[in-house]
Amino acid sequence: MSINLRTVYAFAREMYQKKSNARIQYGTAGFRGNADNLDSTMFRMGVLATLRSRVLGGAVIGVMITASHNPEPDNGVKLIDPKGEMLDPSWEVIATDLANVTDQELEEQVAKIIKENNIDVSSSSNVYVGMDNRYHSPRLLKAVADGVIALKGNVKEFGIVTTPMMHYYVVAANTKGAYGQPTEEGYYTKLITAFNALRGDKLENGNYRNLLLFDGANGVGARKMLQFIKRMNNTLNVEVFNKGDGKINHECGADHVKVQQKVPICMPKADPNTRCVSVDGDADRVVYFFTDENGTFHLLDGDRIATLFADYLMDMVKKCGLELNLGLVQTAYANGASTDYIVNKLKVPVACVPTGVKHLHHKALEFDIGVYFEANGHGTVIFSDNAKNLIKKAAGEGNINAKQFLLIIDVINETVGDAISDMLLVETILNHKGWDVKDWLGCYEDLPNLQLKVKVQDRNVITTTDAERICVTPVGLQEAINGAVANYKRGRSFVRPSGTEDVVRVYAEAATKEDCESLAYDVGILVHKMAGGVGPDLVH
Ligand code: G16
Repeated sequence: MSINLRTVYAFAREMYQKKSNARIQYGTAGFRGNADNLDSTMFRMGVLATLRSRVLGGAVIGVMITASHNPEPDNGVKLIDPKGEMLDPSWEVIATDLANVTDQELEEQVAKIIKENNIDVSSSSNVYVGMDNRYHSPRLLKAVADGVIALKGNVKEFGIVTTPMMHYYVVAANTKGAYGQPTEEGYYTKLITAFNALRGDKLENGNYRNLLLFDGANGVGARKMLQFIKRMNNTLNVEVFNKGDGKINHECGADHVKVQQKVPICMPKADPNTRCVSVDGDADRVVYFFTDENGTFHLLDGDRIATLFADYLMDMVKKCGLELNLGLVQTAYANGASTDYIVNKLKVPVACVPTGVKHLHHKALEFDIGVYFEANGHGTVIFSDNAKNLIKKAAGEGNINAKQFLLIIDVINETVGDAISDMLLVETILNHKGWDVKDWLGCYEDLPNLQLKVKVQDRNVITTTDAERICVTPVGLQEAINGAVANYKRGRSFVRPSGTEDVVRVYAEAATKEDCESLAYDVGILVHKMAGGVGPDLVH
């Protein structure tokens, strides 16, 4: 196969011209921004994915068009490596350079990548592409596909899918079906078969009621949940809201519920203590919530889900009589009370890494069973080959608990955080324990916490270290934060530049709600003053 790199330039010149010279930066989960400016970036990421596949011997690479939790005008791209992980960090640099060269420099830049990575351009290349349900996603998906075609790669389009479905397809294809069939039906079948077998005919148990209200964030998660319901034989009674009539993530979805700590719009007034669940725009995050008999809102976030999983899985390991180590990975956003509970009550090793699933996933690989969750509800569980082999062996020898453990593994989408898969595991555990939301909430008491956003001229002036817990620049800001924190009992606060929005994030927690709010505002004002704040001081 002969490839003429001139074709890449021709596509760029005719259809995907770079509209702006403003530098685009590879963020927490890929490139993200206003959809009007992303055509050229998407085309170039199609080119990049094709080259990445060639470097890896033709393995399938995934490209997901989504801006996840961001508002409707935004879009973005997430790149998926062959094992379902986010794009390798060494290629983030290559992607950034490719996204930022001028149209005239593009051909030369592609030639440079080919040369430096020793790529055989005549070898086969396979790219899977999917998108969320934003109105600009089809246009941007076509740009990615054209990028693949420009380099004569094979492109397969999956239409509207959740981000975790794309990760699943990539791994299913690369493992030749060992992980599951790389189709939409294959995905549903794997998760539903395991969930139904785990549930058996005991749909209610103890305090657990078979009713769940689902907030779909007007995103693709709502559509796919409806598909699950059709195939589930009523094993889980789910009512879906925010199905797509309103704007994606607008006053609904997992990010809104977590940050604002309130019920999303368009949810019905349910009986007190009814379990409610919220996913984000591309269904890779999940949080639970409920309102009690006094009308008080309660959040069960990623930290709660992580502790529920870790506790249950440790119990499974013990019941199976296996020697497997389990560890939990969090970020600085984890509530201090959850970390205390993990260390002192669960007695599980816990690690803290910077924000971004790529960091958590990587760290979790160090354990036989690695549970990782961001407080915002982004996470999953991964099992080492050693763990899987030991569990399979025990099941083969007739160990009933190990057989159940294999079903648990099957209901988990190990490739990345998957809101629906995580939700099915939460429902399984609550049902097995006979728990309602109050039993779950009673495990530990969260410290009041609050997140704020501060607009600054250039968020990159903020740099951090120690898993984002210490601010290095602007010089003096950390000392000022320390001074503010010292005024509050159990106070903790940190700041970091967002990698998905043009803001600086402020996190604060303290012993009381009033102290926590006051600390967050103190620190927010410090950021505004010392890091070049623009506009109003703070955005909630
Ligand atoms: C992405 C990442 C998450 C991260 C979130 C917010 O989530 O995958 O790991 O927590 O962005 O990142 P930041 O604080 O840097 O803006 P999503 O669901 O938006 O893709």
